[in-house]
Amino acid sequence: MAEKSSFFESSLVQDFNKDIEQYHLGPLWNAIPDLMKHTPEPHAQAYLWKYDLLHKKLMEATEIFTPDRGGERRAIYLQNPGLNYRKPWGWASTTQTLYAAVQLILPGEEAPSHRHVQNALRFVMEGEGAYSIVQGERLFMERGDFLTTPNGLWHGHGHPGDKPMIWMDCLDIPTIYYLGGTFFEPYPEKLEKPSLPDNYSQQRYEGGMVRPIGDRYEKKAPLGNFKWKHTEAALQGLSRFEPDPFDGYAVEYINPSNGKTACPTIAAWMQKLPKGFHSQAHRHTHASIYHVHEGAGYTIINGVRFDWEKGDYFVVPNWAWHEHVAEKDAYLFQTNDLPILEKFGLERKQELDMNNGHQEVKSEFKPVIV
Ligand code: GTQ
Repeated sequence: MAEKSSFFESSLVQDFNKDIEQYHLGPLWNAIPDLMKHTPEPHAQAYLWKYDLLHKKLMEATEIFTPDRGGERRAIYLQNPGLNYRKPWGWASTTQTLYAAVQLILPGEEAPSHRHVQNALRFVMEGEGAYSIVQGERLFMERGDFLTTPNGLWHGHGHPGDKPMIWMDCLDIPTIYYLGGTFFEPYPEKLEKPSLPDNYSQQRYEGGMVRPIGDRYEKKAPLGNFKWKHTEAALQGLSRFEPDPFDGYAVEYINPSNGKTACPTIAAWMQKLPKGFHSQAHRHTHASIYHVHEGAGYTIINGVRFDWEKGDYFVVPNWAWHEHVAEKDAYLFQTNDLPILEKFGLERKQELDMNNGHQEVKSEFKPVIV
């Protein structure tokens, strides 16, 4: 080893490395150990944002930014501290592949319709009465609803109700940015006009797991809004039996026309962890963003304890050991990049095979408190 490193440090090698730089060339021998780690060592870090901070900053943003003024959405994204805040790489990245944000819309506001190749999903945190209009259908939102807007669909938001509304956005923005494939188009008018009955797709799927016969042919988003009452009922039924040892009682939102994840590149799950549940530790290649829909508990990530409660967000980076403990009955909404990793044949997982499948807690994460 010593011989190897003195070779790399020799002036012969270092001078050459420097010399070729001016020609926009680079030496593989210098780069390969960092470029091709033996196992994943993401730059993204485990991190946690408290709801009070997010709420406060969204309220402050109402004073300085309106969709009318800026022509855009009032969304504040969760920037992973291990990734660059500024362009180019790592910008707007909550994990290395996914962007997550909180968005606030006030009564009377309209966020103009647009479409882009980035796949988007929403999870409703607070309020009611606002809608997303997706391809001419107004989808009225309530707390706990999950909405999906895959690649290329027109979408905008309006709020005829009377209370501020807050939801989570998750998009594959960093992935599309790296791939260089972005296209974006504003709608010719401000907000698309309804061309379908309100909550049309939700009504077509009133029964849950049966689909209108036309939907056996693949569509991007045959169901636009997955209502909380269906998700809750599914978890209620599931929770009469044995939980998954790693994720508790968990369901995935799917596209009823093809059985795949509702949003093509981003998996979205709702997990129910009953009070006292302590999951087994494992790690996997994909990275996850969690939002605490309800309850309180903590997650141990690579030996660090992250305490969470209703409204908080946290990130489990790629290949990080993690296990969850519920101190109150909890619902965790999770998004992850498993579909992206699977497309590249990269997904692997490992169970912790010591100490009864539990990590030792070495320290506690101190979140920013406001
Ligand atoms: O509401 O359509 O956070 O297009 C980022 C991009 C929200 C949206 C985001 C978007 C939207």
